[in-house]
Amino acid sequence: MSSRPRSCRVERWIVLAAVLALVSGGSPLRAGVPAGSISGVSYDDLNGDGTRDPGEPGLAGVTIQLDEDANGTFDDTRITGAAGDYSFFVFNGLYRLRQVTPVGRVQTSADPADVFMNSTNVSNVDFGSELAPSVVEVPALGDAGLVALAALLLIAALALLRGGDVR
Ligand SMILES: [Ca+2]
Ligand SMILES: [Ca+2]
Repeated sequence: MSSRPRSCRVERWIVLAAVLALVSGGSPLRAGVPAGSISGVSYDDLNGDGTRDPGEPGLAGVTIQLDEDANGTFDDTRITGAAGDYSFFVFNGLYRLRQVTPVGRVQTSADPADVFMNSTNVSNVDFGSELAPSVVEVPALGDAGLVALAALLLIAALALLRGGDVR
């Protein structure tokens, strides 16, 4: 008979804990403050070498996707700011980040390694891209053709300078 009050008390604590978990956001694992930030930039890789060099500007308006658990399903996105910057505030765990390469560009940097958040901010998860080679080529006049055209114009110009009479 003396054990019944104690077990009632334990059950009450379990119920209270469950209610607190629900009130604080549904999942006890997701309650509280995020553990840290994952941040980086999307940049214009002008020389296409896959790393950000001085003078290579950030790209604004690029979508960065976050795959929590790195399980192939994206769970959150950010749009890069004026300096090409983005950041996610996340709980401890494994994350994969990918950029949606803007139309007309190709990604030059390797996809970044998965990030394991362990209460320490992670920065420099960067994405480079460059303008895609244009599919529209200038009609092939050829170097020889251009040289010939330039020579004809030069002869005509010289003739005009001499006497205004092209013969
Ligand atoms: Ca570069
Ligand atoms: Ca996921």
